[in-house]
Amino acid sequence: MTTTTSYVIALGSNRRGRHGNPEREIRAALALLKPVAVSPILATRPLGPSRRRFANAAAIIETGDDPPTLLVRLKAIERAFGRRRGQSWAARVIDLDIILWSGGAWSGPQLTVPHPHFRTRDFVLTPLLAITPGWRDPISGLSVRHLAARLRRPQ
Ligand code: A4P
Ligand code: MG
Repeated sequence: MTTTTSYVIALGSNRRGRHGNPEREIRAALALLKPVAVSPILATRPLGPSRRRFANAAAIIETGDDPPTLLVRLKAIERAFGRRRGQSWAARVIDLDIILWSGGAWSGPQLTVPHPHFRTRDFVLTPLLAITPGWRDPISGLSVRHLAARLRRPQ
């Protein structure tokens, strides 16, 4: 028997690909992921050295894949969309990150879930807030709603 679990996937793009502009690349990736919930696609300011604006979104998927198996599938989609390796933080056609898993935390050589940086990234938390505000981060115990409020609070 395979157990179906849920994942939150973050999608990002700031470069045109064969599907068109970043928003279209995100729509094309979503069509392959067959999500059960999808956030609006937002235009966001780049964090880091890339100067091009990003399109970002989040989706919930349900699958029998364990986290490493899902990562392999996401990387295959990234490759098929023409993302080149070894360009960390560079402009990219599509970036697919595993943010949260209903199974809790996962830690392996290639993969850390929850995504280590999601708690401090507005471009991840804002889409998450639209689809799953009550999901709790298993590490901090805080909900997405709480993490987003904490990030937006003036220092
Ligand atoms: N990896 C480990 N944990 C995970 C996980 N939970 N999900 C490993 C996915 N991958 C995970 O990722 C590098 C390696 O991390 C993977 O091979 C996997 O084994 P990558 O996607 O190949 O490289 P990357 O995305 O360039 O690096 P990184 O550090 O993940 O960058 P980020 O954090 O994705 O940031 N600004 C805006 N506005 N919007 C954005 O979407 N994105 C980035 C990239 C920078 N600035 C941005 C945005
Ligand atoms: Mg990534």
